[in-house]
Order: sequence, then structure tokens, then C-alpha cells
Amino acid sequence: MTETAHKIRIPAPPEGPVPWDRDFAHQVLQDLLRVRRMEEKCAELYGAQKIRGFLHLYIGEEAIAAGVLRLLQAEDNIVATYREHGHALLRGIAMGPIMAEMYGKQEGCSRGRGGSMHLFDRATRFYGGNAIVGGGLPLAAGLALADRMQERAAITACFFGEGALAEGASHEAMNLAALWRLPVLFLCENNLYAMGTALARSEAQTDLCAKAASYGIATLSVDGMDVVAVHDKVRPAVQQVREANGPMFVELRTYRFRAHSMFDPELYRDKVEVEAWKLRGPIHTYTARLKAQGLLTEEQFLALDAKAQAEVDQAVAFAEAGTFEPESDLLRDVHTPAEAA
Ligand SMILES: Cc1ncc(C[n+]2csc(CCOP(=O)(O)OP(=O)(O)O)c2C)c(N)n1
Ligand SMILES: [Mg+2]
Repeated sequence: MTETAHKIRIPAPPEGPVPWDRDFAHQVLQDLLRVRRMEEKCAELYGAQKIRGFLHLYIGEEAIAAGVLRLLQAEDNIVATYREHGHALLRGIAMGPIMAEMYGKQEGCSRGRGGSMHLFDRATRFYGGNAIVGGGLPLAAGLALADRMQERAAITACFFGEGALAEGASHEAMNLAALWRLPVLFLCENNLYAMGTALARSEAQTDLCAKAASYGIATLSVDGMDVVAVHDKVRPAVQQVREANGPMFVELRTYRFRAHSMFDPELYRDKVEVEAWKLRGPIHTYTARLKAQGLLTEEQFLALDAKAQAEVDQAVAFAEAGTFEPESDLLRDVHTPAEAA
């Protein structure tokens, strides 16, 4: 256990046997690598000005999406934030349309009108991508209420950063979800910073579970850098929400390895802290555990990695071949008829 500025405690890296069979273990590793390689490419493409505007990378936090999304079913809804590329991909949106969306091309999953922060796909019930901090929680409560009213058996998984808990809308949503026993799984990705503000600098109560518990919501805190812990500990939480028809709150303790967005000089955290967290990196710790157990060879790792890289190459080619919307399309989806404007 190391302690750095802002009283941030860094536990030892995840270790110990992985209680999964080889096939499943490899599938999860493939998920982690797909997200990581896609986003590394996005960073490169941003430098080349192929991707513009905002870009918030999930690098370092992938174990959360990789661990949770496998627990959901096709009829469940997902709501996420602007740091949602990994969730979108692992929910089943193809990498090509995700990359085309990053480029702002009309072949993108939001037809090029959303960009990095607004990936959306009705078919997989991926309800965004939301640029408003805390904006997803009321949306999730609404989706769950709609399911209840339409007698659909589904849960809504709502991912958000710990910064969202400083927003009133999040508390209103948690309160109503608890009061009406809505099937929402609140998944708080606590990476300890909201842009440049450390949790303890902005919140009087830094125990995030205590906030949810104040609404009578059952809570759970999990090491979000450990894909095994995320998957195996969130599983009963998903089950509980599904069966008990009421919300649950899970804090996933994590860390982003990159800047908040592409415009952040990172003056608020020291390099020692970042390097200490990197030792807990979700891909290399998991890979090391699998190898130590004889569940993975270096050749198998390289093959999975090459597969992820090939998918990225194809996605980039798809985005490059895509087209920008013609100007004549500009008024499509504008709800006031042009003549009345
Ligand atoms: C309502 C609102 N206020 C402020 C912002 C500006 N803003 C963008 S990201 C961010 C930090 C959010 O941090 P957190 O919720 O912890 O998510 P993380 O970026 O760490 O994943 C802020 C304040 C915003 N987008 N929306
Ligand atoms: Mg945060």
C-alpha cells in the first residue's frame, strides 16, 4: 500500500489465481486488448487531426467495461459518459462504425453527428455517450421506469464517474430509483479525479457508497483494476437488481493512465502516483496471472493482440473510406419545419 498526495491510497497490484476456464479467460483478455488497441489508435489519429474535438480515453480503466458488460443481457439498457468508447465496443457496436463516428463520418454509429462523446446504438440498447456530467443517471432511472411501465424484464446499467456524485441530478435519480425500486445498476467509475480535481478537494464525504446508502440503496465497492474481481463481484449485484427489482450501487475503484482529455497538461497529479497506478494496470496484471497459472502462453497473447490490432486496422480503413454528410442534409432531424423558422 502506497500513499501519495491527496491522501490517495494505492493498494498492491491484483494477484492470485484466476478462477475461470481458458476459453473464457482468453475472451476477457481479448476484450481488454480490443479496447486498449482501439483507443491507442484514437490517440494517434487525434495527433494526426483525423479525430477532432473532444476525446476522453478510458486507458487504464478497461477492466470495468470488460468485467461488467459480459454480465448483461441483450434486453438490458446501457447508459455511459463521454469516456464510453470501451463500453460501446464491448456492448457490441462494431469497431468500424465507432471509428467512423470518431471521424465525424456519416457511416458512424451516430451518423457522424455525435462524435467521440455521443456514441449511440438503438439496436444494442446503448443509450450513449453523454457529455453532461451526471446526465446519465436520470436517463437511466427513466429507462428503468419505462421498462417497469411496459412490463419488460430488463435492467439498466448506468456507468458514470465519481464527479457525477457532486451533481444534484444524480442524487435525484438515485432517490427516485430507490423510492420506486427501479432496476438500475449504478456503476460509479471512481478514478479519483474529476478533470483536475481530486475527490477529497471537492467532496466532504469521500465514501461514495455512503452517499448511495443514504437513499437505502445496497452498495458494493470493487477493485476496478482487477477484471476478475469486477466480473465475479458484480455478477451477484446484477442478479440482485434483476431479481429484486430495485437499484444497486457499485463503486469501482480505478485510475486513468492518460490525461482527462487531449487538452489536459496534468499538473494536478504527480508522476510517481501515475506510475504507481500503472503497476496495477488491468491488462498486464491479468496477463501475468494467467501465464503464472498456465492458462496463457506468450504466443497466445501475441495472437490475441494481433487479432485486436487487425480489427483496429480494418476499423480505421472503414472510417477513412467513409464520407462526410452533404451540406444539403443539414436540416435533417431539425424539428421545426424550415418554412416556419
Ligand atoms: C454538468 C457538467 N458540468 C461540468 C462539465 C465539465 N466536465 C467535463 S468532464 C468533468 C469531470 C467529470 O469527472 P468524473 O465524473 O469523475 O469522470 P471522469 O472524467 O473522471 O471519468 C467535468 C467537470 C460537464 N461536462 N458537465
Ligand atoms: Mg473521475
